[in-house]
Amino acid sequence: MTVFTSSAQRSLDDPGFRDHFLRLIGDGDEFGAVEAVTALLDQGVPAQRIMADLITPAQQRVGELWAANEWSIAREHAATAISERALAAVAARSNVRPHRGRLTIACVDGEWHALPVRILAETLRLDGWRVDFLGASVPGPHLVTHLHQTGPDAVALSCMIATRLPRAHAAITACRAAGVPVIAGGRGFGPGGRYAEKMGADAWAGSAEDAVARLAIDWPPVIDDPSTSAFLGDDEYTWVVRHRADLIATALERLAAAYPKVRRYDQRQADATAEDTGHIVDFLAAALYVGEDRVFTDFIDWTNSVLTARGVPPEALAAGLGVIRDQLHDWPGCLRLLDAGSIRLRPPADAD
Ligand code: B12
Repeated sequence: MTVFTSSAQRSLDDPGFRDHFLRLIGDGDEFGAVEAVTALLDQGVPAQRIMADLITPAQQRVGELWAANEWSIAREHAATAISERALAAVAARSNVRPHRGRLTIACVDGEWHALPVRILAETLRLDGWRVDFLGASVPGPHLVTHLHQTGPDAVALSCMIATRLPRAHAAITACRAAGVPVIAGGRGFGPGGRYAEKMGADAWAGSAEDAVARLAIDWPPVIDDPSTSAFLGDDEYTWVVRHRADLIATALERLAAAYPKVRRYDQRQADATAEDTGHIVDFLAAALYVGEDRVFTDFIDWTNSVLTARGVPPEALAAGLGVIRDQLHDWPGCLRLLDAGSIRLRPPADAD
């Protein structure tokens, strides 16, 4: 394996440089990480490449290591903070004068993944846009006020977790009603952005570079009547959202009977179970809202892999789905989704 003693002597094309950077952020070596990106800039590596080909894959790997239970939450948080610092060092060196239009970039309400949109913001700045970067979790009404104050050419809205899609839809509808087109992005909009159009977005892009290309061609789009994309929720969605707290509390009360091992859980395991039960209800609501079963079944697949990595068997998650299902007999859409989720948890031979 290549050992990098000094970042200054290496380039992004060297095999193993990404591992080197990952080690730096994973070891909490803030100075080493900043030195690594600064050295690349000194060698003439474009800032866009450093963000897209070094910081982005490193962060994606951080997510995989956390999901596989190899890195703790604390180590992920520390690594992300250092990536943010490295990104800031890259941004501090860019000095492109705005010569295109003006953009507002924000995460939807309740969305805390600010780093991906920060990369987006810096990449678009380098392409000559004037960017107002609003960061994490921007409530819809405040976003709209900002639009009225600044009059941007577009809003770039990020949603990394599908549970935020109903809020994304409300924000997109409000922006378009204010006459500002919306480009959407982030994995919450589904594989290939498949839920973005349904949420009313004018465009979707999978990465910062894609957004640069999309905004350079045929922009702005013609905004059709925003009233055609009103609230998508139905009675079932509204009921689940209104009864969220009761659903979770009752599910947790009944879980011990359905899965007796929880009786021996310590406080940390009990807290994690309560949090996961909340996620199940939230993804159920999001799937109902978007009208796509996959929002829920993808989440079940993902949760199952995360729990398995922590020694929690599929039966525990199946029991969790069951105690929620028992409370939803009157709601056929919920039953369909929960059954589709349960099927994903059966061993391959049993599944349809
Ligand atoms: C760091 C991190 C966090 C940090 C974020 C801090 C910060 N300052 O950003 C914190 C701790 C807050 C966090 C919280 C959570 N996280 Co998190 N997080 C991550 C992690 C490890 C890295 C995120 C990142 O920086 N990625 C790097 C970026 C650059 O990658 P990218 O997605 O390719 O970004 C590009 C595109 O998405 C696109 N893009 C993004 N937004 C937009 C917007 C527009 C308009 C456009 C055009 C493009 C665009 O452009 C970006 C740049 O090219 C990811 C792993 C991952 N794969 O991303 C998990 C991850 C996203 N998190 C995850 C989860 C589950 C959570 C939590 C629910 C955990 C929990 N139990 O609480 C919460 C949810 C919080 C919330 N409501 O928002 C899961 C999501 C799984 C799923 N089912 O979808 C992931 C994938 C981890 C995993 N491997 O499972 N997280």
